[in-house]
Amino acid sequence: QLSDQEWKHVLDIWAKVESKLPEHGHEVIIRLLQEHPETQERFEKFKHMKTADEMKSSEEMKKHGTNVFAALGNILKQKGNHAEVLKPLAESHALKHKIPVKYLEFISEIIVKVIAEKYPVDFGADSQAAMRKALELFRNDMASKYKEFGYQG
Ligand code: CLN
Repeated sequence: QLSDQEWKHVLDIWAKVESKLPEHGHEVIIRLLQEHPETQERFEKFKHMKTADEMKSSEEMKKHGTNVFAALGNILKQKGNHAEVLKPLAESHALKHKIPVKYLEFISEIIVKVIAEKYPVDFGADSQAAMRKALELFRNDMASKYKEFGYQG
């Protein structure tokens, strides 16, 4: 679990992210698919895309990035009491999309990297550490839900 101070770090930086939520969400998805091409195969609607430019001009990918970041923001704002909001997400990612926990690690790293590039002043070492911890908590709880759904992840 995170301390009150750590949650404050997480939610303060997230408030900045929200000022450009669709753009940042879109960028994270593009970077994920570029850096970890195996993740692209999981997306029926994106797996045909060949270049980063094609991804950048895709309104559909931007919409997806927005949905992912809106869902993540909603989870972070629960400050760890996220069982209820996590459940449908764990269910779809385990049973429908079949997303290994490893891929959740990939996206977590990229989220931290992209926020650090966009907000170098506001996202210092303590905030980065707090965000890493929050994302780790999210992943651990996803992983235990996965097991409840019978997916080893
Ligand atoms: Fe995801 C769909 C949130 C990481 C692969 N994802 C969705 C939806 C989200 C969502 C909301 C729509 C509703 C639903 O199906 O459920 N995803 C998240 C959040 C994270 C996340 C939050 C982590 C921060 N998702 C991932 C990855 C994984 C993946 C680990 C592969 C690379 S990143 N997600 C999917 C796929 C869909 C999806 C394949 C279905 C997309 C579609 O066809 O509409």
